[in-house]
Amino acid sequence: MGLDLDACISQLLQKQLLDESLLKEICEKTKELLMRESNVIHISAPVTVVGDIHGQFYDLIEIFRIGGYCPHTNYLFLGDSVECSQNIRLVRFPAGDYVDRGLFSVETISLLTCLKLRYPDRVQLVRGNHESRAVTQTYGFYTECVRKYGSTHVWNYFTDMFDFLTLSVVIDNKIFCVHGGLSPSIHSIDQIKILDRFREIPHEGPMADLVWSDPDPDKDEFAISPRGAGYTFGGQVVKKFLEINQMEHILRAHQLCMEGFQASRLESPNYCYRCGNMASILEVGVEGQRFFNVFDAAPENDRDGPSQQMSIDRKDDIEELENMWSKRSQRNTLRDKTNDMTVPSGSKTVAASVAPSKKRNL
Ligand SMILES: [Mn+2]
Repeated sequence: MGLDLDACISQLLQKQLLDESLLKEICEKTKELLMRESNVIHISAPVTVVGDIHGQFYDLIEIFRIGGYCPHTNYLFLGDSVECSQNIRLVRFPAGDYVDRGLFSVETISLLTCLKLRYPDRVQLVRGNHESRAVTQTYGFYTECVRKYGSTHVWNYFTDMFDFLTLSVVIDNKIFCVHGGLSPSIHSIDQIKILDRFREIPHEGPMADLVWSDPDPDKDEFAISPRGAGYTFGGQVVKKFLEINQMEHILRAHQLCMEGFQASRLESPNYCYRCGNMASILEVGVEGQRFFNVFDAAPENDRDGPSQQMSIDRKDDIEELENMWSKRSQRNTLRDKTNDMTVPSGSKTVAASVAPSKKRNL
């Protein structure tokens, strides 16, 4: 019998783990699919861009509720889907209740992988620095796999699959999207296309830089990164890269913003990520319009332990999501006319400041 991806997605939406044998097949098939993809995938707007999820399964569901369900909305995930990093947990659970919270990397990456396989042209998964064997052995995904499946097999399937994830996406030949940032070894996007990406993320070199680097608004050029991998890069670097490649923006994830969004135009990279207890998605419209959609973290993150399951019925849920989507589409039409890059008003959204930000590394 063939692989029933819809059934897998349905099961995962109820936060039920898939069988190990099923995940093996899914990862194998996903590798075959990803193998055919370029290191630079060209897509067209509209697309909804999502930054680091870090195993926050309920946030992912909330993103689908707000942003629309696949395949009605195109999604671009900018990496670091796995592992609830200590940084995020510190921010999100300041009372120090860290244990067993938000540890749903397996469910999160299982769902994203199934969605990619089911809707390959509508879901793009870019590799982040956490999509690596070395990092996941330190930050929790490895442990979570062993705890949930009793062996390292599932971790092996996923981390082998990570080696096939693309490194970057270009939206409408205008917006360059990457998890970390730029590299002193890469001047033109064509240079990314010829990298051998089918491997563990190396410690140094252009591939490491793309997933590890960070912008530094106080500098002009490249500098050593305090992360110990990748570089920091300044405004001049961004300007030059955009000019050479005839791009208008760089969009990246990788950092947690503590005090609002940094969203400068043209010469500075844009950010799309969490902001304290807020999570955000960025919607890129057909004419290049950009809207940050900011929302509170899903309340289930706070009250639900790993053993509990979501009480959602998939059919009803999808109907609800579809209804929401059609309402949103109407709302977006209005917004498209009035805003370039603003936060829409509405019960699910809050105002975000456009200001310099303190950031946490992810
Ligand atoms: Mn990262």
